[in-house]
Amino acid sequence: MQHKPVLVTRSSLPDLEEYVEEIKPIFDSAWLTNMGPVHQNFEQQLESYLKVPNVSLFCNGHLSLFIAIKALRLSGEVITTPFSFASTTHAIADNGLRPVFCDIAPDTYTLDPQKIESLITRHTTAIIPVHVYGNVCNIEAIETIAKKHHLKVIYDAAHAFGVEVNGEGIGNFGDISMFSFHATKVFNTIEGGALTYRDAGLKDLFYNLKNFGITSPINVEDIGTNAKMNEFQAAMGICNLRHVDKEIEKRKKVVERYREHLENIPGIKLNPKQQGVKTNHAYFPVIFDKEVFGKSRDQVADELAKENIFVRKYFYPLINDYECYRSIYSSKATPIAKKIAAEVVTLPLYADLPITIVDEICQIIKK
Ligand code: T4K
Repeated sequence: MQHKPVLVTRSSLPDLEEYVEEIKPIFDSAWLTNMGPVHQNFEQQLESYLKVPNVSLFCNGHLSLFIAIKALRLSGEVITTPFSFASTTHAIADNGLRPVFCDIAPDTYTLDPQKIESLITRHTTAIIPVHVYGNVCNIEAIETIAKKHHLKVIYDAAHAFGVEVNGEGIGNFGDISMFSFHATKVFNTIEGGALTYRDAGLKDLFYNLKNFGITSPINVEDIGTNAKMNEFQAAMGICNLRHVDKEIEKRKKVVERYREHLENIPGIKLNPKQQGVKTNHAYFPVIFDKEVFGKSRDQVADELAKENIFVRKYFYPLINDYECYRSIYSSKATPIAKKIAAEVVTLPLYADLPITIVDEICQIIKK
C-alpha cells in the first residue's frame, strides 16, 4: 500500500502538554501581546542560544527584514541575490529602494563577491546577501567590499538558525541578520522572525518600528508598522528551543543517509560541506545535470510525485524572472543562478522523516 503524501518538510512541534503548560501563565495574566513577559524571556533565551549580543523579535521573518532595511535609512540601490525566496527582494523594493541582482557562486549558491564590485554605483547603499539553505556566504569578502565602499550589510539568515562559523553565531556578521521562525523552518514559532545585531543602539528603534513608530503615549516618531510577536508565538519558541538541538541531530541522520545513497553519482551534485561551519541541515538541495545524469530535475520531480513524494524547486523561478520584476530585469544577467534554479530540487527533509522513505526516494532517483 502507498504511504501518505511525503512533503518537502513537516513542522517540528513540542508535546501538546508541554505547550499547554507554557501558555498557562498567558491565560492567567490575560497579557497576550505587545512585548509581554514570555516575549522578553524568549528574546533573552535566543541571545544565548544564537550567541549574539542583541535579538529583537517580530511576527515573521519578512517584516523583520523590512524593518531592518527601514531602520538603517537606506536609499538608492541595494545589491542582492535573485536566488532566494520572494521576501528578500520584496523587502527591498517595498522600502522604495532599487534591488540590483548579483549572480551567485556555483559552489555555495550564495552571492558571488567577485561580481559585487562591478555593480556598485554612487547610489548603492547596502548589500543583502542570503545564507541560502543555511550555506554560509563568503562573509569575509563581503565585509571587505562593504568597508571599502561604505555599504551596510544585512544578511538574510532565514535559513541559518543555529549555524556557527568557527564557533561564532552566524547572527554576528554584517550590520544586521534576519532569521525566520516560520513553521517550515528548522526552528519555528508558528510564524515569527528575529533580527540580531551588534549595535545595541538599534534595539529601541526596532521596538518602535514594529509598534507603529510609537515612542510614548503622546509621541509617534516614525511611520512604523505592526510587526509584533505575540505571547503564544513566543511560548512556542521557548518550547521548541528546548528540543532544537535534538531535532537538528535527527535531521543530520536523514542528510547522512541521503549522502550515502547519492554521493558520487555522475550528474548529481549535493550541497557543499563548508569547513569550520556548524550546519543546521535546513534543506537538502540536489542539482541534476541532465546531460550527465540522463534525466532533468523536472523528470525526477515527476517520478517522485507518482510515488506520492513531493519535492520543491526552491528557488525556481529566480526572483528576476517573477512577473512583478521581469519587465525591469533580465535573468540572463545572472547566468549561474539561472542554471541552478533550472536544475535544483530540495528533497524532503525533517526531523521525523523515516529513513525508509529516504531509501525509497533515493531508489527512485537511482532507477
Ligand atoms: N528569506 C528567505 C530566504 C526565506 O526562505 C523566507 C521564507 C523569508 C525570507 C521570509 O520569512 P517568513 O516571513 O516566511 O518568516 C515556505 C515558507 O512559507 C517560507 O517561510 C519560506 N521562506 C519558504 C522557503 O518556504 P512555501 O510557499 O513553499 O510554503 P508551503 O505552504 O508550500 O509549505 C511548504 C511545506 O511545508 C508544505 O509542503 C508542508 C510543510 N508545512 C507547511 C506549513 C505551512 C508544514 O509542515 N506545516 C505548515 O504549517 O513557503
